[in-house]
Amino acid sequence: MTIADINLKINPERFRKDFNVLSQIGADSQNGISRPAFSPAHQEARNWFRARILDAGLQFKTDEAGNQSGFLECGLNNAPTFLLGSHLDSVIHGGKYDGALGVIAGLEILRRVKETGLALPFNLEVIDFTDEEGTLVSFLGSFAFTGKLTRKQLQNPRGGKEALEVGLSKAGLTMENLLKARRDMQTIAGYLELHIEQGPLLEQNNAQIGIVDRISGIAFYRLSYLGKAEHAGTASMQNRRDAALGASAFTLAAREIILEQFPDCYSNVGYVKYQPGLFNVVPEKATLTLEFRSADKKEFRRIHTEMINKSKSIAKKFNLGIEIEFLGEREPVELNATFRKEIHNGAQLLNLKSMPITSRAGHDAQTMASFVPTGLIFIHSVKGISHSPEEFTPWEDCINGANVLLQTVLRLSNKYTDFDEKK
Ligand code: HGY
Ligand code: MN
Ligand code: MN
Repeated sequence: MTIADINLKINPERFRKDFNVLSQIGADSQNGISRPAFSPAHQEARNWFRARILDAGLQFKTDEAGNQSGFLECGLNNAPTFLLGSHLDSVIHGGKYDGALGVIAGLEILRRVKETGLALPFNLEVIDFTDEEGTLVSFLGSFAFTGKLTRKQLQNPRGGKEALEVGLSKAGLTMENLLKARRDMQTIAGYLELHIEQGPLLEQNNAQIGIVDRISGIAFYRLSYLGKAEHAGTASMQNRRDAALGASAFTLAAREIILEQFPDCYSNVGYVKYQPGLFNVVPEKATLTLEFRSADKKEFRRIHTEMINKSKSIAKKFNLGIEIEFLGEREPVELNATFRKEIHNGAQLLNLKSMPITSRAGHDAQTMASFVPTGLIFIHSVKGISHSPEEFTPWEDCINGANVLLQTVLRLSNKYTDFDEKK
């Protein structure tokens, strides 16, 4: 009998209890969750997670980027570590499932393996990666963990340098030490994440398990149009240099670029600020944030070029200056074929219908996939809604997802020497 033949399942009551307690941390009156990185609610969730790890008799680990893990040794000398995880931070007024579910499911699997006394060929670790949502940097924890984080990225983080310094100091961390969180990737056997789909495909196809094949690349920019502040009632309508026109025209143009040239891609202007921001003064500065996403490497590069060219031609059209700040990007990645196969087999064993899905949302799995064999399992998001208090996944799907996660770990443990060479 191989390990995967063992009909091991998670403990659904314990899993649900954890999920319900965590769902209260950072909850607001409209059923939303706000746990931006290092906010008081996020700190509370981190403390709670640490306590659960210790209660379970697992080793607790943390690093210079604030990543927190529970660790279960397999007992073999120099054994590598198989990592499960996701993130406990959330967007402001987001949902309960995004990130949290994967962390809780990972914890439950470590507890289940521990109490069963199952001998795996690798150590198991469940990790909560810091700031996946990018309140401060975006993927700060997984970037630091893999050594992908650079000093340059820390100079102009997307949440601002001051916010980063303040946030880190709340958790007793420093900018100086962030790069020390780097883990030796040779010691990591693989990474597997369970997450809600945040899209409608499973629902539309009446399937329960999404096997992620690719994760879209994401790029972040801050653009500022520069005009001239003047009296709104007297400066000529023809000749005023109104920075708001640049931002407005670009917002529409970004959408057109995607719809007309890159129909499989996405863009978002999620923030605009006018200065001085008064009723009766022509805006002299309009700052906006731009994010765009593509799962195809070449297309991703072409969007960069199109967006930048368009932002400049709009500045010219309205006689404005422009500042373009590139705030970073996450390359599109493909996920490991052996992992995908074993997710499929695990789902089949549990009589669940699975289908391949390309992820349009970013995940820590995206960072990990460039370094170690990586897999990502999706479960149903009702109506595909996420980053919203309306985010919802029936509990049965959460249990199914956690059982597929466990089954995949067991199946991969049999194949360990097969996937260890490949990314
Ligand atoms: O923004 C994203 O794609 C993710 O939810 N972090
Ligand atoms: Mn999210
Ligand atoms: Mn997430």
